[in-house]
Amino acid sequence: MSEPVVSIGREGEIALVIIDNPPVNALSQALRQELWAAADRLDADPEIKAVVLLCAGRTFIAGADVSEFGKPPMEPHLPDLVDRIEDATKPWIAAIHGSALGGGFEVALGCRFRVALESASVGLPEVTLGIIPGASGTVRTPRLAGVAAAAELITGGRPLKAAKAKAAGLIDAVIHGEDPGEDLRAGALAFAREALTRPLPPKTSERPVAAPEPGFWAEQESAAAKRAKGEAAPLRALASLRKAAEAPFAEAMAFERATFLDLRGSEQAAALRAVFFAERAAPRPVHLKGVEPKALKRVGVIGGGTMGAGIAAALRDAGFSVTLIERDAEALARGEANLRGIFAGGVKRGKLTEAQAEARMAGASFSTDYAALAEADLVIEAVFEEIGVKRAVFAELARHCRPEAILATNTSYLDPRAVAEGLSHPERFIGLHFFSPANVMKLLEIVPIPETAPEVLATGFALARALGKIPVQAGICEGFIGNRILKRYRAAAENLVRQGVAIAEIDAAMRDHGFAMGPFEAQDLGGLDIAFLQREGARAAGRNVPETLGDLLVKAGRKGQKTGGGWYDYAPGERKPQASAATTELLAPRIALGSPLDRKTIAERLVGEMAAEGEAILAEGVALQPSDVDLVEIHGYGFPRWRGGPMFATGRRSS
Ligand code: 3H9
Repeated sequence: MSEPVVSIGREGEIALVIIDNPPVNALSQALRQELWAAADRLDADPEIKAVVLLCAGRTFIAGADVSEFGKPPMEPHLPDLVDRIEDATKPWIAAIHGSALGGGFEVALGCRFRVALESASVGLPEVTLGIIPGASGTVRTPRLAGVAAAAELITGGRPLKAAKAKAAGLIDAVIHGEDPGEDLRAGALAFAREALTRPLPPKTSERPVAAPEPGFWAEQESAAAKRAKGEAAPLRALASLRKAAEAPFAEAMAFERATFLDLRGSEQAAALRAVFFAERAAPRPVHLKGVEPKALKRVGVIGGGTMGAGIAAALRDAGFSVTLIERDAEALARGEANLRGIFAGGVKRGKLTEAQAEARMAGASFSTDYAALAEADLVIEAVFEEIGVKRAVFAELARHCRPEAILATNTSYLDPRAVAEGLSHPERFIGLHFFSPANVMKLLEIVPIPETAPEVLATGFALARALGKIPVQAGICEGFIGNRILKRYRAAAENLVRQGVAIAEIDAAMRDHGFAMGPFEAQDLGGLDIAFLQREGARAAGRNVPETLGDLLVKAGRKGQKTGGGWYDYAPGERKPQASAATTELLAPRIALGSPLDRKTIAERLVGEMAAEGEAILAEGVALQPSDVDLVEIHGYGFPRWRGGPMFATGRRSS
């Protein structure tokens, strides 16, 4: 017999139902069954007048147990359990700390009251797993918060902090303090005692749904359809919510359940589940189990350009003290301004207060003297992609840093072994490939060289965890995992152009497939010259790099948006791509008169190429597992998450 996951305590006439089902109190079948038994037992106990539902560990119930989703549903079903709690003869009070998510929040919705610590959040993230709430989330939420707030919570999937949840009517009280075992427990008990002195409010299911403004549904549906780009769950969630607003409770529940079960077995849900588990496994790779990372506090960044400043911002956001080094006073001032600009942007978008932005800047220092790095635990080099420049930086670092300080290069294309050549203590060297903007993009490719010590590699992963990034280990090859696949993808897209497929049709096909942009408009945005220069460098070094169509454009001065044209033309000050007669003329000699391909075939072909390159990368050991390739594409290159990544989408991995 496994350990029980529910225990019952007492404080006078109030029962405490305590869930302890690590790591996140997910609603496994055992937990559902024990909660049901607790409801029966407490209903039968005449001395009990109210029930406080608390969770042990780091969080309230974080949802249904996602690992059960691939299997047939088992009784008791969650919607029935939520009804059972709502129908209890004594009022239940959910006492929330950490996160009440998905089924966890639905259990709380079945309770007569909800109280939460200030730091807690509540939400219905089911759409991020390709499903909709399946235990009354779409039906009970609008009864408490109205349809507009419910639509935002359910179709967006983003949780709300306690204060906002209270303002929306989703919880009844915010409890001050931090400790769930003390403050929350005491606050919830006091709330329960007080509640017992007043008449009880109606059950959530018995409340009406207020009718929205005319035109509300049409507006929501068209906005959701626009955002969805083929993703099914948000639109289905909205349909379920509409049903809740327009049909009786039981009918709406049946509709929600049928939708939930339908989506639960869908390909999109399987893809999103696979991504969910891959993301959670990535920061703690099995091969580094038991390897202690080094402590990190002070970090140096060399170079204050877009990349260096972005890395410095990410480090400051995570609370590291940062020293930014530039080669001269002028470049240093630019670097400082770049960093300040990033935080000012955060203030503008409402992500940071002025005071927080100031504090971020106050924790950064700026110098042209490498001696300022004498105490650094880690230094990340983010200077120009030129081997000589980088080596000179590491020679300085070797002179000024402690011998045990970790030294990292943020190269995208250079061989990290060549960057480290001549370095004393190469065991402390590692490649850390950030993606621009480095304070926003989630992906971090971690590239050890043969000499890199295991604890240095483990520190790379620990850094990613501290920065809230998804780390993926990559072996050494040109472009590592991501840029190598990108190169093949672009070459394949160019091949389609050579075969006579229209540039705009290829971009549209990839957008239809769920990418934010197609390969050509993305190149125009980023600039065609960087990849061109890199190819030219390889040619100058005697390597056989065939001419690309992009080369022809750059040679004709068409480097993308920044020169007013690349694959497309751009009106001055505009970003909207227009078909370009100049490009057509330039490329005409290389283009065959082919038959057009439909968009689905185009997208499948290009994704197939990505997956084939992924397979080659795996065979060479550059990527350690198929899910790593998928995480790189999703978090670094805009691959639609709900398709699971190129390896998942082409059946090369199932979970
Ligand atoms: C749902 O509820 C459907 C219902 O509407 C209808 C049903 C009928 N299940 O993220 P962490 C594991 S859908 C199983 O690193 P944190 C996770 O794999 C669900 N396992 O922790 C990891 O395992 P390991 C809606 C889960 O502190 C460990 O817990 N709910 C689940 O950074 C720690 O995870 C969600 O989508 C789960 N539901 O963050 C919530 N959740 O240690 C998803 C986590 O072996 N979860 N695990 O690698 C989260 O957002 C975060 O885990 C949370 C904690 C914020 C709770």
